[in-house]
Amino acid sequence: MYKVPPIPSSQITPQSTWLRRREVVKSLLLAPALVAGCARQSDADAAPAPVTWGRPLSPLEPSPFNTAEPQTGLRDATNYNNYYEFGTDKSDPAKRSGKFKAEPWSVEIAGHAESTGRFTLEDILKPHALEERIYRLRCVEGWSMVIPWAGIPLGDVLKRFKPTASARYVAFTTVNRPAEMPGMRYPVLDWPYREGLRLDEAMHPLSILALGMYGRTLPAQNGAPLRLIVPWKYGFKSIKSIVRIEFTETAPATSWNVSAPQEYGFYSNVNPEVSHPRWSQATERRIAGDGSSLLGNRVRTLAFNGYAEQVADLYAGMDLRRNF
Ligand SMILES: Nc1nc2c(c(=O)[nH]1)N[C@H]1C(S)=C(S)[C@@H](COP(=O)(O)O)O[C@H]1N2
Ligand SMILES: [Mo]
Repeated sequence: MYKVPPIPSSQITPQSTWLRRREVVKSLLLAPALVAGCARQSDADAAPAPVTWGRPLSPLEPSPFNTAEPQTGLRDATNYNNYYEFGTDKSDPAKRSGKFKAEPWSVEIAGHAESTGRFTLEDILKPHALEERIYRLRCVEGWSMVIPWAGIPLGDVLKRFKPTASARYVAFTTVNRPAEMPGMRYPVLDWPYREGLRLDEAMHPLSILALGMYGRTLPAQNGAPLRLIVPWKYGFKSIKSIVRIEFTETAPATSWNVSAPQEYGFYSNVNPEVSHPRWSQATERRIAGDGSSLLGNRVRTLAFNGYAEQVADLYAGMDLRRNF
């Protein structure tokens, strides 16, 4: 077991120098080192990879939603991953994503909105300021991390495409590139990976499109160049490497729900009172903080992953056992 202390993003990001937003976009897009840096680990048990991944992101505006809990070490957060397109072992995404190209990147906007079509990542990001969001991430497998993301409120991005009155849900799709994603040759899921939210969930200020973590652009294994983060839901809702966003009238099909509907519902809000058929959700292994390793410290799981105060209203009147 290894452990590398977290790098406070204050050390990476000079908070005193607030660059113009245009500079932020530029630094995101000039990212040739993005994949190359983190992809060269060919050996699972090699010494810790040097921190050469990504490009520094600044400025990052602090968020009132940030948790002050001990953060997960960068090395754990980038070497213990779920990204089945690269394989199902936790170490596969870091080891097997070397061919993945996160740039250039574009996203197709479709469905019930006034403005649809294909947009470059640069065009999508241009008007937005990047914020730091230090969130808990709770996987349905019973482990959790505390990760400092860099991102943009999803709602601010979605509003620019002017969803119409018929838009009630938002569907997201991950890039479909079997040649760069060796795990896709196995039919573990109905590829490409798909996820969805109700529109009001997507518009909630806690939902973000993340472009970076620990003050730098995302490595491939964490969903470069942009992924969803919905911190009150199980981690599988936070879909990686998004290439398509569609506004829909009815609830979209989602990969995990399609593969095992009894196990994974559409909502998938973190709920310690509703067990998964194969494991309890009452506690979690927190991979973060002093003295922890990948074994983690056992902590109690909180309703909505600790974000009940912010999001419980979204589900007023709903039976959260039926709508799991
Ligand atoms: N496209 C895609 N997105 C995905 C996954 C995946 O396999 N493919 N795994 C999900 C799961 S189960 C979790 S817990 C989180 C893990 O995010 P992390 O590796 O950045 O911690 O990503 C989610 N997003
Ligand atoms: Mo997960």
